[in-house]
Amino acid sequence: MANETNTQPLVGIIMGSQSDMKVMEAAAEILENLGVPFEITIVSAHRTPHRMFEYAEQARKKGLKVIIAGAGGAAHLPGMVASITTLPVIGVPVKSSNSIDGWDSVLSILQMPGGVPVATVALDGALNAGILAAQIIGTSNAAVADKLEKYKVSLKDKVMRSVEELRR
Ligand code: RP5
Repeated sequence: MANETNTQPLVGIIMGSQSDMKVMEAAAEILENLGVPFEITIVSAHRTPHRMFEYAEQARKKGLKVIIAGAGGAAHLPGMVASITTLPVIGVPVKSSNSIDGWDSVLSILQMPGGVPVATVALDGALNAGILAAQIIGTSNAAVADKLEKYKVSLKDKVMRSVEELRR
């Protein structure tokens, strides 16, 4: 999936492996719906450490405002990127194997040391990562904030439709 707009990407979506894409595409989809320009690529903390360092070091210089980083297993990507950049990093634990139900991914991303925060969403929670990134962008971008308002109304409408259906 590519960024469909020609404008400067504001959010960088990265993930440790192509196999994470099935989860991470939810972040790309919601950013597209909310009108937030993004870029998306694979960066592995363990298999391409130099690429990870360069990506994190260049991110702010090239105009990104937020990074969403997804990884599974020994999921060091979000934390390592957060250790290099001053941009906010949103971590998405990906359930990449069934062996320990994704706890490996969750704890690897969640348990950061003091001074190096990663905003960790739920296991496979790429949708919320995308929304959170848009909310950060929306603090200084009225068009994105307006779309977020409409999104919230759509959430409420969906619940109210179910309430109506149950009444019938
Ligand atoms: C992690 O290992 C990736 O983020 C992925 O979730 C997991 C498995 O990667 P593959 O072996 O499928 O490439 O680094």
